[in-house]
Amino acid sequence: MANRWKNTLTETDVTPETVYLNRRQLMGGAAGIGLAGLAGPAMAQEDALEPNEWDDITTYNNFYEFGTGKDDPARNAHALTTDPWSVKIDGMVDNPGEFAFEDIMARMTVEERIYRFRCVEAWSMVVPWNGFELADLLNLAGVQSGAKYVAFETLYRPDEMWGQKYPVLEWPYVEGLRLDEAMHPLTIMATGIYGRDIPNQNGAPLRLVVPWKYGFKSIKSVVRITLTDQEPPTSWNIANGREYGFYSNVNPEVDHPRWSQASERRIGGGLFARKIPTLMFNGYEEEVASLYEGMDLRKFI
Ligand SMILES: Nc1nc2c(c(=O)[nH]1)N[C@H]1C(S)=C(S)[C@@H](COP(=O)(O)O)O[C@H]1N2
Ligand SMILES: [Mo]
Repeated sequence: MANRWKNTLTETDVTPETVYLNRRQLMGGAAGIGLAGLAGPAMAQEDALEPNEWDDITTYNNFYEFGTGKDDPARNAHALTTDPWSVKIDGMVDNPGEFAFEDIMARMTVEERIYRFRCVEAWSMVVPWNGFELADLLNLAGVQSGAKYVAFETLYRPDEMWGQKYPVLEWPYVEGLRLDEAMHPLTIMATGIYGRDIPNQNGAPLRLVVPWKYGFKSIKSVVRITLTDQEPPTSWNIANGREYGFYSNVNPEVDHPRWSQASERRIGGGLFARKIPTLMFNGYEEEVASLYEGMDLRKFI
């Protein structure tokens, strides 16, 4: 599938199978002939945004509704009923309503986007998402001229999401974007990974993905989208406003109060697991920097 966006390769460009084959060949070669001369191919794979393996993406998660351990969501999220599912779209829209997931999918064009994913905790992955542009859904709802922000809400169902019985965060999990961020073509609602339905632990049946922001902005299992003229509250800002702002753009030059954001640990890769430099706007600077022109990025964290 042709892709209009730099840094968003599709599986036709780099198939995971090809990459894994290359890696196996590389490791075989490394055992046989030593590492000399292999730096070239390894670097090329890095440039090509080699996707993480399915197992990494689906077993190392943050989804506090199912526990705070990285392996909790994969063990517990099967309890979540994702069918039936509907999304309420309300606030400053011409066509408010409660829309069944299937009806949304029937109207949306799903494509693959291979994005870097950078958690504020300084780990990262590369994920081959399937999803649709949030702008398409918002345009269907008919955004009214006074709207300036988009608020998102995760399902609240403590019977299935046992973590919601504990005050780790205020529930339900809420997030927000400025309208221009929400309408940006890089912003998607993900419904799949590697061409399969998105697993519960990754935010089934649909979750936001904003690749130039820290991972916590990418709210999972969304049940409500509200257009508003007020900056919406966000869960991590409510929990700790000194450390987590509304914008939360990936920025290697602005450290978290308790750790550096200059580099990140790329999950997976076994022998090749590594610390890599964090990129401005997570590598999407060319596409999104203009959204923040004239803003002091040290102030608007
Ligand atoms: N509802 C909800 N959404 C959430 C979270 C959460 O705890 N609850 N965690 C966030 C954080 S901190 C990260 S890093 C990403 C993790 O997404 P992944 O597990 O698919 O990698 O989801 C984000 N979305
Ligand atoms: Mo995160």
